Amino acid sequence: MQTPGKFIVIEGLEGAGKSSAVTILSDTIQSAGHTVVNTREPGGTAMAEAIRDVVKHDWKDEKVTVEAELLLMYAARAQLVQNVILPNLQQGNWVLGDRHDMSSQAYQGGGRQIEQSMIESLRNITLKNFRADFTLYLDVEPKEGLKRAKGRGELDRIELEDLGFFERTRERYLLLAQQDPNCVVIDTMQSMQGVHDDVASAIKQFLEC
Ligand code: Z5A
Repeated sequence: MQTPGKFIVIEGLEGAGKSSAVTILSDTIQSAGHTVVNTREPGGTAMAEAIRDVVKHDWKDEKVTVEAELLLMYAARAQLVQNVILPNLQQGNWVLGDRHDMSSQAYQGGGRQIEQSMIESLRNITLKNFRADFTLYLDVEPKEGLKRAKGRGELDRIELEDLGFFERTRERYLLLAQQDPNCVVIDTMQSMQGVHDDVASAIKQFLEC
C-alpha cells in the first residue's frame, strides 16, 4: 500500500534493546525532517491498551489458549492500524512501531507453534496488503535477552515461558528476516554502542533510498 509516510518497525525478543533503538530511530528520522509517531504492539489505542493488559495478565487457573492469545494480538492490531497507523501514514507522518505483525509470526507461529496458514488468514483479514516499509530485527540470544529483561523487574505471563519457547521464537524471527527483503538483522550480542551505530546506519541507508 503506497502512502506518503513510511512505517518503520522494530522487532526482537525481550531484552534485545528495542527501547533505546526506538530513540535512535526517532531522532534520526526527525533530523531528516519527518514527523514521527510512535506506536507499540499490542497497544497504542485505548482499546488495544486494554487488550495488552488482558494478554499480559496471568489468569491463574484459567489457561490462556494459544488461539485466544493469537486473536487478541490481531484484534489489538486491527484497532491500531485502522485508527492510528494508516491515518498518520496518509497524512505524511512516519510511524515507528515497537513490534508489529512479525511478532505474531514469530511468537505465536514459532513459539506457540500455531500453523502458519492460520496466522496468514488472520493477517489477510486484518491487514489485507498493508506491510511495514522497513523492519529492523534486533537479534539476541534468548538466555541473554531474558537475563537483561529480568534485571529490569518482574516478568509478565509471556516472559515467564520456558527457554525452548524463546528459542523457537528466535529461530522463526531469523527465518522471517531472511525471507523479507525489507528487513535488516542487527546483532545485539555486542556493546550497546555497537548496536546503536548499526541501528543508525541502517535507518540512514533507508532514508537515502
Ligand atoms: N507479543 C506476542 O506474543 N505477539 C505479538 O503479536 C505481539 C507481542 C505484538 C509485549 O511485551 C509481549 O507481547 C512480548 C511479545 C508479545 N512478550 N514477551 N515475552 P512488551 O512490549 O512489554 O515487551 P517487549 O516488547 O519484549 O519489551 P522489552 O522487554 O522491554 O524489550 P526491549 O525493549 O527490547 O528491551 P530494552 O528495555 O530496550 O532492554 C532491556 C534491558 O537490556 C535494558 O536494561 C537495557 O539497558 C539492556 N540492554 C539492551 N541492549 C543491551 C546490550 N547490547 N548490552 C547490554 N545490555 C543491553
